[in-house]
Amino acid sequence: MRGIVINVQKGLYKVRPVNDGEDINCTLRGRLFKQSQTTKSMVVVGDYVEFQPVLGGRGVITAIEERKSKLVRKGAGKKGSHLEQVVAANVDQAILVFAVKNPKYRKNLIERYIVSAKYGGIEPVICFNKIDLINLSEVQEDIKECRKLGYTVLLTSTITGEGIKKLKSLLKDKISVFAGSSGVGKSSLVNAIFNEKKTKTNEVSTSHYKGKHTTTSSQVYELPFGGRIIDVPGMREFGVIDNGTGIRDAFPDIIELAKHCKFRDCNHINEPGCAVKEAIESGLLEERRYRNYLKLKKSG
Ligand SMILES: Nc1nc2c(ncn2[C@@H]2O[C@H](COP(=O)(O)OP(=O)(O)O)[C@@H](O)[C@H]2O)c(=O)[nH]1
Ligand SMILES: [Mg+2]
Ligand SMILES: [Zn+2]
Repeated sequence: MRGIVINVQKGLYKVRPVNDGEDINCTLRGRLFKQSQTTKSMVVVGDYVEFQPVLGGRGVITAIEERKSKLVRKGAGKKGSHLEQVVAANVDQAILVFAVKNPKYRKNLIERYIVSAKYGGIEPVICFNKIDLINLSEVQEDIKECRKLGYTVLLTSTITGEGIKKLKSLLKDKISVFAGSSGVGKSSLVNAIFNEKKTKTNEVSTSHYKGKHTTTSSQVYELPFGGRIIDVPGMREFGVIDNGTGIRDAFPDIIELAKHCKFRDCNHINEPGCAVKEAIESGLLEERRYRNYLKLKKSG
């Protein structure tokens, strides 16, 4: 039988059969279990698996399907090194939530989140929330830029209800995650979708929020109109992990410009005939975006 892992807890995998039926708690079959002892993130929420029911109402997972996409975060490795930690698999899209105000709107963060989503093979949807707090003209340019890069942009307010219908239609029949800094309104949006309280909302704290280390695992919510939301606790920020593919996909404009530099190994700093620098000077490329690109490239 085929199912999707909807919860992981201490070696127990809750699997929901794809063709109806009760959820079933599974363990891993011998060979897979052995592998899981040394392989990080071998089975995560969202993974499609083959399983067989066994006595006692349990099941065993006999195979894990290849992932179409993955949501990753930086896990701490030995001696402060960072390891890729997969927190969810087979996610179709990431609803990247940004508040246009309170907490402070940061454009660099949008690009940062896009890199992570792209790296994992997840389609980003840019959601500008709390639009009741500002005049739309303040973010009009940024919205245009996002659309020009091909992203779906949503304008929402959980206070006025604007954009919620469109958000629902985007979520329908897809597997989605919500990502964004603390206080931007992720839980409020999820509540608005369900028209009820599913998760707790928090007041925006004025002090800098240092995320506590949480061990709770990801949770899957079925949408009443079709589709699923994966709630990833502790996912306040994506720690950028990238092997270059995320950056490449998130900055197609810069990659394209760089092809026209005089020197193939141009660093775009002060080389002659640098197309990137020229684009910045002529106003074609925002200098802030270019600087953020360099920063993300370094941290990836
Ligand atoms: N003005 C306004 N406030 C909002 C909106 N959405 C959420 N909030 C408020 O922002 C705060 C943080 O929301 P929450 O959903 O807990 O954010 P989360 O940390 O991203 O899950 C709460 O006080 C919400 O009431 C919105 O669209 N407009
Ligand atoms: Mg929340
Ligand atoms: Zn150059």
